[in-house]
Amino acid sequence: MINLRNSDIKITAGLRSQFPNDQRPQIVFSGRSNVGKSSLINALLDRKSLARVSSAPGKTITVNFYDIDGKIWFVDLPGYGFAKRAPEDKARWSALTEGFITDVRDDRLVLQLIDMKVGPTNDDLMMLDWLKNAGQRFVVVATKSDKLNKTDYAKQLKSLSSLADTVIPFSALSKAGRDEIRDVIFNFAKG
Ligand SMILES: Nc1nc2c(ncn2[C@@H]2O[C@H](COP(=O)(O)OP(=O)(O)O)[C@@H](O)[C@H]2O)c(=O)[nH]1
Ligand SMILES: [Mg+2]
Repeated sequence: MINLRNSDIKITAGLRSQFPNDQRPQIVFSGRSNVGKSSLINALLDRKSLARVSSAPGKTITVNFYDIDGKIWFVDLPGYGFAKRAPEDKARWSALTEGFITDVRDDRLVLQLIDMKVGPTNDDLMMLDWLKNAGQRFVVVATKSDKLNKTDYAKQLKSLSSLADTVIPFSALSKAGRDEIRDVIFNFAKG
């Protein structure tokens, strides 16, 4: 059994050469800037601020590796979707990120985050296409579920369910969905 509370940030990598090259299973968190990635990681780990929650999104382009109980990695990919970004930033994002989506590993599970209120952006749909084409295992986490009323929640969940086999609504405020996501991770890590 993995103890999610026994976790720490280990590596903040701005270069691929800084990635750990061991064979530990990886849970990869992918999504646009501001989608709620850091908030999800903190909620899963029962931590207030291990991952930094930011109001000013997406300045640093790094991949953050969290060491979970010495057994698995949580991999926090840099967010995408900021139009104002310089071309060299986009190149850097691609260099750091694409391998996690397209270099398929059996011991890698991608959590693709989509803002449930905003709905899938073109960038989100592109990420899903990459994952599907590559044959990489993934689930969709629909974030900020607390922002929708009952009717819109049901509508959006139905519409998102056409995008992935597994779609889990999540709220960092109420923690709704947290146990389900933990179960997905535990089951995956068991093999
Ligand atoms: N209402 C609501 N706000 C959220 C939720 N998750 C994140 N946020 C807010 O969205 C913003 C971005 O969150 P953050 O976790 O830093 O997103 P990241 O850029 O993807 O890491 C912050 O202001 C958070 O407080 C959620 O489940 N519900
Ligand atoms: Mg973040």
